[in-house]
Amino acid sequence: MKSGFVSLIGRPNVGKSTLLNTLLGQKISIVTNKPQTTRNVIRGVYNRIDGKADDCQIVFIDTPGIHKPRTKLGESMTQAALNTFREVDLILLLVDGGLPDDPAHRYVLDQLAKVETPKLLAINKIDLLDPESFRSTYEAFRETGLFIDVFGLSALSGKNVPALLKTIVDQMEEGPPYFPESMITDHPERFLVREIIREKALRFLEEEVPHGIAVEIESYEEEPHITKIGAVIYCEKKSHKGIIIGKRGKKLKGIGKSAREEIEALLGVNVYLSLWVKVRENWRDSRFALRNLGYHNE
Ligand SMILES: Nc1nc2c(ncn2[C@@H]2O[C@H](COP(=O)(O)OP(=O)(O)OP(=O)(O)O)[C@@H](O)[C@H]2O)c(=O)[nH]1
Ligand SMILES: [Mg+2]
Repeated sequence: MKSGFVSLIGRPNVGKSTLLNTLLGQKISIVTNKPQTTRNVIRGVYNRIDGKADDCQIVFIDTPGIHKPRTKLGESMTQAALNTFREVDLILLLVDGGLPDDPAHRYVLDQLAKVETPKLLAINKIDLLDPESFRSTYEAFRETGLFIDVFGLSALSGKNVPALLKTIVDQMEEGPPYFPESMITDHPERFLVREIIREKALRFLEEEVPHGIAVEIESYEEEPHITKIGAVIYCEKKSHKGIIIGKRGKKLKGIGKSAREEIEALLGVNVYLSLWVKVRENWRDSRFALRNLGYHNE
């Protein structure tokens, strides 16, 4: 069989996590319309193991969007993405339009040029690109000579994702499976629960509040018919706390309800979810807080 590791990298918001979920046919990485959603490296395991010649196991690594960091959290996120270059057999760069000499791409391309690992390019969100700008983006990236192949696709609809997957599998070498077949991600359920709550908070909030949010699971009790989960949503300012809670607690209730429904679907049990909001000033610049909240990313 074939096996290997593939890193999904790119600027924030280009659709890396969406693509991971589509490739796996299951949601393991949260997705929002806000940049810098993914904060940790998330491994997702794609298995095609049925005793045939084309058996394979590919470990896809979803990474935080590479950006110019303004906080220690941002530094750690960008570094975590770059660090994956060394541990993979193939790097898949995602872009959503633009040209290679665009400063938005330049930094990432410079980093890629420094490593010998084979690279593929996926131009994502083709559903939003007109054919002319797609063609010029496609040609310009192909001409950089950095990529074995260039694909246009839609991670959201799945269009052209099978063709990409086929090329990825073709690039892998013979090797053993690295993870048990039943394992879809290296993160425990609690991590997924925390991420689901964070996703709902991000989706319910606007403007500057989301970036300062972190979620911590404080209690997790599995009883015979119900799992009781207590979590804290941290924000950076007192005024943000009020926004998250909302008038008569309405916003927090909305976040809680939609998180609970998705957690119940994930765990397959009834869930009692209680959420609190606490202020922790400047946690994104505190090494101690980052470590405590699971964002050390070294
Ligand atoms: N129209 C369209 N939207 C897409 C597509 N793929 C992703 N999106 C949207 O783009 C936004 C960002 O998607 P994510 O998957 O969170 O992007 P990301 O690259 O993981 O972002 P970070 O984690 O912040 O780095 C979401 O609103 C997605 O629904 C696509 O093929 N077409
Ligand atoms: Mg992401």
